[in-house]
Amino acid sequence: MKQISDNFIKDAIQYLASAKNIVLLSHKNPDGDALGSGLALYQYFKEKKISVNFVLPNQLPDYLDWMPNVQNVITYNTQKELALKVISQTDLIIMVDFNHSSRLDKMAEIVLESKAPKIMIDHHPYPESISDILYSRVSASSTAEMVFEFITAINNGEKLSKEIAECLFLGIVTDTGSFSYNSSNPFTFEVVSELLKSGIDKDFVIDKVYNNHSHSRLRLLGYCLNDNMKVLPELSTAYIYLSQADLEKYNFEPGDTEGFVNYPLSIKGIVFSAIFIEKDGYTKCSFRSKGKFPANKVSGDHFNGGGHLNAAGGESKASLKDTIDKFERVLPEYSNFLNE
Ligand SMILES: [Mn+2]
Repeated sequence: MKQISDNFIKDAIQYLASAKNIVLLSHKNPDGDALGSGLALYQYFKEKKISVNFVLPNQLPDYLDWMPNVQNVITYNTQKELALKVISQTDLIIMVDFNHSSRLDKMAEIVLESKAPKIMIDHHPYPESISDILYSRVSASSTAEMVFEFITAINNGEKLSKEIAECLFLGIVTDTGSFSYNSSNPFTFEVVSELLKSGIDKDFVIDKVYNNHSHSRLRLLGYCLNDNMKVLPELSTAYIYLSQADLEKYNFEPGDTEGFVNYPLSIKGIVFSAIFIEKDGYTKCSFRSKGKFPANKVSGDHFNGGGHLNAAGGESKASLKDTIDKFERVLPEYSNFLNE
């Protein structure tokens, strides 16, 4: 069941034919799909002996430090000179798992100014036109699923190496919550089936994703659910929040709060959950929902964000308390979605 278009592949192959220095890019605060998609392409070009660099706006989460080639990723916030150098020298940019330049954070300007042709592969809705060619498929479980199609197509259908398959499997697993959402299309399982044929250790990857955290992260989760969760049964909503002081008390490391937002959804009758995290000068918001409740609409309407129907992110310039007050105030606007 092929999804990627022949035209996209034809154009991409043409760009790749003349590319000598490829730069891969993904979004700030990279998750498993961002890293998995980028590292799979990194490994692929390395195998093909094509010079490649993978640049991210900021630090990767500790729990993904076991991934192949992770030590070669360039992070703009700590290696600005090197990042600028490789971007200035590249003759082809491939962007994965984001579709808006704001997701590149402080790198956005230099990337947009680059004369190098740009290829974008992504599954978020409403892509901004910042690439020469675009493979956008909102129905995809993950960008990793699309990168699988891409690599398979440009590699004449040859079987992928174990390293590539491992990265792609990680992306699919993390973006579907281990196949609990975004994964009803049989195509996703066809891709997974192919990845397993490449010899990956499925249990190893899942263990690394879910059982590879610090003890303080588990204590932070326990504290957050016990002391900082509010349930609004009449709106089928529950939310949690964390202040800077909370994060400091539990030795917060990047990636520690990944997945926290899903916990309130495990309460019977709750279809919408949110987490609000106090950051330096702003409040980070994440939203999750079940069924038709539009997490992306709430975020787009009020929290400068967007994303998928059931998973969206956003941010607010207001304080933690004011952001939460606003959330409670606007929530009744969406009660019509509760009866669907
Ligand atoms: Mn993704």
